[in-house]
Amino acid sequence: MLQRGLPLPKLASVLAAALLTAACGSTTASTASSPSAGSGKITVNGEAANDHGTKDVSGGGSQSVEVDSFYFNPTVFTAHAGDKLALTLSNESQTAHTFTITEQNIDKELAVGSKVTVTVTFPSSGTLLFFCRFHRSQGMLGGLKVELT
Ligand SMILES: [Cu+2]
Repeated sequence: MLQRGLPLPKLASVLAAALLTAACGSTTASTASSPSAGSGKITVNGEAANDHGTKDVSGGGSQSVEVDSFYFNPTVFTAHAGDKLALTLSNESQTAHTFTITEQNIDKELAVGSKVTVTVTFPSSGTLLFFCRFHRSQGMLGGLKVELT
């Protein structure tokens, strides 16, 4: 008697559509936290980071960094222990971010469209983490990695 109001095939297709919608909804939610550039994830000191490449900057100098939602590009810099590096950070997104290194008392806030230069120092060994205070849990972080001594 159930099928009197709504024929069974019709009911089945409505249910299928509802299930598909639910499935699509959850898929969209999980990809929304990933970067749109189609890059992968790496681990920096045990934390998941949206990976936009590694750049060797041995010898220091200066380097441009794209700050976007929700990643730093490049994401990891490699150099010698104690190398100094000037990073020119450009916020190319529609939201504010920070460039923060707790150990070096660096905490620069980047308003939409702003550009900030900050000098960082590579650690004596291992990897020093930098991150965005607002989006760290979304993988917006990277590292200064000592590969050579
Ligand atoms: Cu951010």
